[in-house]
Amino acid sequence: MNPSREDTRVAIVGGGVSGLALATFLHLSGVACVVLERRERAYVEMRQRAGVVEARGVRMFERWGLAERLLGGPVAQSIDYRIDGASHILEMAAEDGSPGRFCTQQMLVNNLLRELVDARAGDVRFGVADVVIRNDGEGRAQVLYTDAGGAHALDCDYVVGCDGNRGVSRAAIPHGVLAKTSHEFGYAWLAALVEAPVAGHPVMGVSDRGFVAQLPRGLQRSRYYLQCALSDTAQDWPDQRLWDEIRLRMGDAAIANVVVHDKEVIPLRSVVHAPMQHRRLFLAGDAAHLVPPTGAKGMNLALYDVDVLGQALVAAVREGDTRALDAYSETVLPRIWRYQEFSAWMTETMHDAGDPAQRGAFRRMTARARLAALFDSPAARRLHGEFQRGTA
Ligand code: RFL
Repeated sequence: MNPSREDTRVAIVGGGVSGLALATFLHLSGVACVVLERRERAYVEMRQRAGVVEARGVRMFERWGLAERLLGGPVAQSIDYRIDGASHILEMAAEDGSPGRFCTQQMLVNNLLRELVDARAGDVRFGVADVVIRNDGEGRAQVLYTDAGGAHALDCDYVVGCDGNRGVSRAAIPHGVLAKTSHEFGYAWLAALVEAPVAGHPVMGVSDRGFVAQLPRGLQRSRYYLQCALSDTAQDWPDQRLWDEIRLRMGDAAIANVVVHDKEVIPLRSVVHAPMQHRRLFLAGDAAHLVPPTGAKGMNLALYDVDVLGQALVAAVREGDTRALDAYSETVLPRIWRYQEFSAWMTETMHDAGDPAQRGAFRRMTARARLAALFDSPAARRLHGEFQRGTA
């Protein structure tokens, strides 16, 4: 049977944070678009991930006039760098009054769905399968997909791949066009979502037993991250082992066992695929790059990509001016590499300074010297703060 045929300006594959943010901006700008998401809405609404929208992202939502509706969380004030159990509180708020916001990715995604789908009748199609991108001719592009109603073909001017690291968009770019640059850090994090809020400041900790962090994930919950071996699985970390290890690494015997909702092992790696475009197909967010979560930059880079790409698409569709679109990849890559550098710096500093078996006594002492500079040197602290806030 022939697929049903439809037409739009921009087809967005993937309805995660980047796809929904881009669709919201295009919708506000009067550019027709359709989002194709393989999961059902309830699943997308439940997915837990990042926790901080940096100052640059806050300003982007302010420009759209949606900051108060989309970003519910409190201002991101400070982080407790816990070194061998001793606290060093670093302020995150900028002197110019442009802080980030503690807003979980889940909260942002839910608010985007409410804004785009419920309030503005934006076109997000959940539960689609078999997405195929046709982007090889001189003419327009086409996205084929199936859903419960059968097979469909969506003709469009542009396709944006917002479908994450394991999506289909990147694979639709012919072999030899993209160059992959990547780095494996050699260790992983056990991520555990727990039924307890952060008491006081979010923590990034270093001890002889390795890295530990506790970051806010909403008003009632937080997520602990513990450095672990790449070969570990969640089954290697029963709850009692998890809590014993958290108390030791935090240097706080008073931390109580509470309900653990899920555990996941995340290998730490950095990846950039470039260029982030081919003909009428553009990649944004995790589809094009991954950063280790230490710098809290993954979601923020995804938002940066769609900020630049959204404006370029509007200029192309509304004014026929494709200059910004043609320059998309070279425009966003410098910030992507700055954030890769910051995330790698944070990752290596926080891990080398901990377990001496990791990279040896010399690296441990130089990493600790870097941390000491953060606490003691106003210049080092200022630069670090700029990266944390996304204003660097
Ligand atoms: P997403 O959010 O993964 O969305 C991709 C969407 O595409 C859909 N999809 C498809 N749809 C149609 N057809 C297909 N064939 C499809 N294949 C996939 C998926 O169902 C999904 O809905 O990617 P996006 O939009 O690029 O956003 C990137 C961010 O999600 C990611 O960078 C962050 O979550 C990374 N990250 C963090 N970032 C931060 O800025 N700060 C943090 O503190 C932070 N912590 C984290 C994180 C990522 C984590 N995970 C994923 C391991 C903590 C964790 C645990």
